[in-house]
Amino acid sequence: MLKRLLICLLLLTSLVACGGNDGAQVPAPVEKTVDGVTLKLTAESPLSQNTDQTWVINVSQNGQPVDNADVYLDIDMPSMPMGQNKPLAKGEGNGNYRAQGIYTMGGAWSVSVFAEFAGKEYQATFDVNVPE
Ligand SMILES: [Cu+2]
Repeated sequence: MLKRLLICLLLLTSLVACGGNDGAQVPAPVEKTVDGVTLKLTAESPLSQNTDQTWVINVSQNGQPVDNADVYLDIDMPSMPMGQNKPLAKGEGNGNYRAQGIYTMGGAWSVSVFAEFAGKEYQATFDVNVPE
């Protein structure tokens, strides 16, 4: 029992020491509703700096999927300008749009989802803490 615990501790320590992505978790989905339009952001990649990230954005209006929107993300750090980082999302049907991008360093990021359709733009911003 104790031996097993020690092995677990050793494994944990080595993961941290390597700074590897092995312990990185895929964040839980987040969503916000603005003027009847719900923007849901689902990350598909473990949250990690300088690693390709894939997101699925779901757009719905009063519970109905919206498939004709222009959707993109704006990824930046509130504490410093990190340069333009605005991946476009590609529609996949059922209100889903897929985008790919990267966090270029660890720390506090904000991910804004933009969806434009029927002449209106909807925005939801989420805080993301990327492990260093
Ligand atoms: Cu930065």
